Amino acid sequence: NPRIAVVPGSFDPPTLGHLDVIRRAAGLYDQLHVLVVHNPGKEAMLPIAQRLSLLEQSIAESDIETDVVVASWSVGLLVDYAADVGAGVLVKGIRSQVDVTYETPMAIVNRHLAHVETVFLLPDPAHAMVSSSLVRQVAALGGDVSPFVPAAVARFLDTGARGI
Ligand code: COD
Repeated sequence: NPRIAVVPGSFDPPTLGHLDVIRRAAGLYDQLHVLVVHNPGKEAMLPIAQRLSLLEQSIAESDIETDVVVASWSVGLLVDYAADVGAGVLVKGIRSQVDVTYETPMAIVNRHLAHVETVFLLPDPAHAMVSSSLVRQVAALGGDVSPFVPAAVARFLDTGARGI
């Protein structure tokens, strides 16, 4: 049986931290589903379709060779998507104790709901401080986001988002 994992997130926008987690997960599984999940608790910068397109470009331009499906999910439980695609694992990145505190109850609920395990990966320290919210702030204030995001995202934020 192929080992299939889901890597969920808001990806608003995708960052080098996200790509680092996706690359590490790609080394562990046969197929990944990078899933853009609508998070009602967060006000979005980019529409879902734009996040999908930026993720697809960023992965295509990376050195990742594993089969990666990019999809979105806005209705129902994350574990329902996992069951639909035959994934037994959710992969999350852990930046700090804050992430552990936020993720632990979700991981336990998801295990109860659907026997889906959550695997936590530690990022390269070089990317551990990067977050989408930080990138959104830098972009909104006209700063250079290129040290924090894949090239495709930097191109988009430099031109598309500012209407040049
Ligand atoms: N280094 C390492 N990991 C990182 C970094 C970084 N620099 N930046 C982000 N990550 C990780 C995050 O820890 C997370 O695992 C993932 O990348 C995505 O991050 P974000 O910020 O894009 O996404 P979040 O934190 O808004 O997560 C949204 C989810 C939808 C994934 C989350 O809320 C979730 O799992 N919801 C579950 C919905 C559900 O089914 N609920 C019912 C049962 S609990």
